Amino acid sequence: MKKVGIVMGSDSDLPVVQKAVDTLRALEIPYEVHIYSAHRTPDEARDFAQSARENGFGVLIAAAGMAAHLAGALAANTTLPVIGIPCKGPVLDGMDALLSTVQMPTGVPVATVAVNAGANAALLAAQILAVENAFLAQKLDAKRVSDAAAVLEKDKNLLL
Ligand code: RP5
Repeated sequence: MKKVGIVMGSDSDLPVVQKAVDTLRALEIPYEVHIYSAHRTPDEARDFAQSARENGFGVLIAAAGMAAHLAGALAANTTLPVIGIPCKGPVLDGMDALLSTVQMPTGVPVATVAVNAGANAALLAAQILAVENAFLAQKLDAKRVSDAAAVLEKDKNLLL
């Protein structure tokens, strides 16, 4: 199976990235995690994106906060799908990172998930890989069934 490449702009993004890692692990999807910043280490971020396809990656996930250009910077250097996770920073509740990540110009798309939505980023990456992987698609179907069962269990036990 192709790997998922996860890049975060800073180790302060780790709590959000951990949710993506946990989700990929649960689905037994291979992954690699790096700290490369669009602003502080632009050369490493570019090199990672440019070599990602030949290095066995199928999807990239970029987590960054504030003026969050990481996902866009990766997307500028690969035609692999790039999923952006806007991370909530100390001000503006993540709206800064959300707009910086989602508002990409025509020709260089970034699939942006909700603020701090690490698990959804991993699930979207899994769904992309599952287009060509029936076994992974079955696991995703099974997860939807168990997620629904968990909601209905809560409904049954609701005491209000
Ligand atoms: C972004 O700036 C990072 O992705 C992080 O979310 C934010 C703050 O970085 P630190 O100052 O915590 O390293 O580039």
